[in-house]
Amino acid sequence: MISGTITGRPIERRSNLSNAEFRSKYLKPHVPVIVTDAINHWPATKTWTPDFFRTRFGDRTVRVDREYRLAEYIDLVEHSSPERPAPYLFHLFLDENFPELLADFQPWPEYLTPNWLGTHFLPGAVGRRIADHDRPGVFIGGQASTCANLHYDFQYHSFSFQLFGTKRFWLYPTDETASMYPDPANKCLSLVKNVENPDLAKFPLFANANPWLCDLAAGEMIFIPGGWWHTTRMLSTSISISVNTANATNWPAVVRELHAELQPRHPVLASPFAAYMRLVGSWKGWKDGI
Ligand SMILES: O=C(O)CCC(=O)C(=O)O
Repeated sequence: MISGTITGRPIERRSNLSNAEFRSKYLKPHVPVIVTDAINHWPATKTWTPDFFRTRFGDRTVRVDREYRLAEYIDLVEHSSPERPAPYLFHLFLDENFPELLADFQPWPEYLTPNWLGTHFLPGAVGRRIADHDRPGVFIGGQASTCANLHYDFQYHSFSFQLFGTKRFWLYPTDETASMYPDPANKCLSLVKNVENPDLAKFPLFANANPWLCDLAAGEMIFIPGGWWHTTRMLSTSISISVNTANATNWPAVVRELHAELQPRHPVLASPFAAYMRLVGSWKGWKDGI
C-alpha cells in the first residue's frame, strides 16, 4: 500500500449513526461523513476480492480504456504501481454486467432513502437521464489508479461503499466551484486534471481550494453531498460500489442543473419543465416529511 502526505480537512468518521442524526447533521446541511459500520451485513464485504472476480467472472468482457477479459484486467490491477497505474474501471453498471451479484449488497443502509431517482414520474429522455443514476456501479482499480476527473455528480448525493482495499478521496465544497475551473463543455467536470500536482500557472485559483480528505477503508461508506466536487486515487487494489440519490434535500439544485442543461436545447420547454419538477418535488418532499 502507498500513502504519501495528506493535507486537508479530515472527514468525520462515525459509527452507530442513526438515520435521524445523519439527516440533520450531514444530509440536510450537505456535510460529508464516513460511516464505518453501515454495511457490515453485506455479503459483498466478505466475498468481493480480486480473486473472486477473477475466478468467478474471468471470461466476462469489461470495457475500461479498451476491452479486457476480466481475469486479464484483474491481473493488470494487481500489478498496478505508481510508475504504471492500471486504468480505472469506473462505474460499470452492476445490473447489466453482474446481475447475479445484486443480492450481495442488500439491504441498502437507511441513509439512502428516500431516493427519488429511478422513480418514473418524469417523461422521456429527461426521465431516463435521471433514472440511470440510481443504478449502482462497480469501481475497480489498482495501486495509484486514479479517477482522472475531478467532478461533481450533477447535484446528486453520492454514496460510495469500499468493499476491498483503500481509496483516497479529495472533496471540495460547492462554494469553491470558482476555484475548480469547470469545463465549459461539461460544467460537472473540472479542467484541473491532477489535484495533487495542479498546474497553478494555468489554474491559479486552484491554490485557494480547501480539500476535505479521507482514506476510505474496506467496510466503510462515504457520503458525498450533492454539488461537492470529488476525485480519488487508489492506495491499494480497490473494489467499491457507488450510487446516487436525490430527495427534498438536493432537489432544488438538481432542478436548477437540469434546467441549465435543457435551456440551450429546448428554450421554450425548459422553464415549464423545471416548474413541473419543482412541483413534483414539493409534493414528494411533503409526503416524505424530510
Ligand atoms: O470511487 C471513485 O473513485 C469515484 C466515485 C465517484 O465519483 C462517485 O461516487 O461519484
